[in-house]
Amino acid sequence: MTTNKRHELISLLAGQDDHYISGQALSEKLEVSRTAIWKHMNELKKDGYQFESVPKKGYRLIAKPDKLNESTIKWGLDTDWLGKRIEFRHEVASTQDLAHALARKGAEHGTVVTTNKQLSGRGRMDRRWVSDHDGGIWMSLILRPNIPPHQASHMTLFVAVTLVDTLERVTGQRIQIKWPNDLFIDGKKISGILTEMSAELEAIQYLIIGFGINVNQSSEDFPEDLEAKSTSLGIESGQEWDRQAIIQNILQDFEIAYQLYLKTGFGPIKEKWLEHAYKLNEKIHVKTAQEEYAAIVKGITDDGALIVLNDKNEEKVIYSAEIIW
Ligand code: BT5
Repeated sequence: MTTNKRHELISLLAGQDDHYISGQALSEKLEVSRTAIWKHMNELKKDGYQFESVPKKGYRLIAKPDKLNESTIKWGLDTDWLGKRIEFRHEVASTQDLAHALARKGAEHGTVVTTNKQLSGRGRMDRRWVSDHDGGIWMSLILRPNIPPHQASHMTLFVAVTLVDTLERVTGQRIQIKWPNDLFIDGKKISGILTEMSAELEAIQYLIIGFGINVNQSSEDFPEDLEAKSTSLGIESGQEWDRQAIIQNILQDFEIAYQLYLKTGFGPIKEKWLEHAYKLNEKIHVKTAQEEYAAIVKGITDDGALIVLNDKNEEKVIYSAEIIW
């Protein structure tokens, strides 16, 4: 049986919830012999899967390995289109780069690319994203939305709001969004988002939504220069988290929120964003190529730019600048 068939076997069993599926049904669906099914269940047991077998009823999956891989992410994942295809690598340079390569070859809307470790994870403007540790969630989603390219700027804020919703619900932590793309707990960065697109003048060919979430790293796992500025869900909550469960919650919530965004637009996202905005009505310092000034954060525009009041009480809209928080 090929690895593909083995994934199919896990998907079939995983899709049954608590029901049993007979050896006969498995062999018919997968088009292999019952002996082959049995042999490959034995192989899967070596990977940490556990099956229950009841005479006359069949088989049931009762435990999965706690390692991340394509099948453990799929097992129990309740989505319609997001994550139907999961490209998992134990190690990869960057899920973002792999997602671009797959999208160029036509990978479908909703493809999920993820890994245990990135060797060259990257942030915006080619900044480094530290992710050579298997305690985090490093993921890129390929989307092919039917929206005009200028609306792509909504996506980073949309993803931020969606991740905040899921992570707050699952972990009970209070999370803030630092414009435009950082998630913070208690003033320390826990997650970063990177939205990239390939588009023509009128239409988006594809978007790659990348995000990294520090989950189970301890503070010693961060390089020295980041130790004081970064944190993980584990550090903040004092407990280890099941990355598979968090990933599934993220994908399920993301799918629902995405459909809603297409229907209702940016309004509700903006509202939620403001509820979680880091330093709203507080002082910051803005540096652009032309000027430098003290300012107060007031909100965001309908296209996701930051609104501030400068020291002369004039409203300024910031699309890109260095901000000293
Ligand atoms: C980001 O960039 O925050 C976007 C990060 C996106 C990472 C994901 S992981 C999956 C996908 N594959 C990739 O290769 N990338 C995406 P930016 O706003 O430019 O922030 C980068 C800055 O965050 C760095 O300069 C560091 O100061 C800080 N940083 C780097 N690694 C960090 C980490 N693990 N936790 C917290 N802060 C970090």
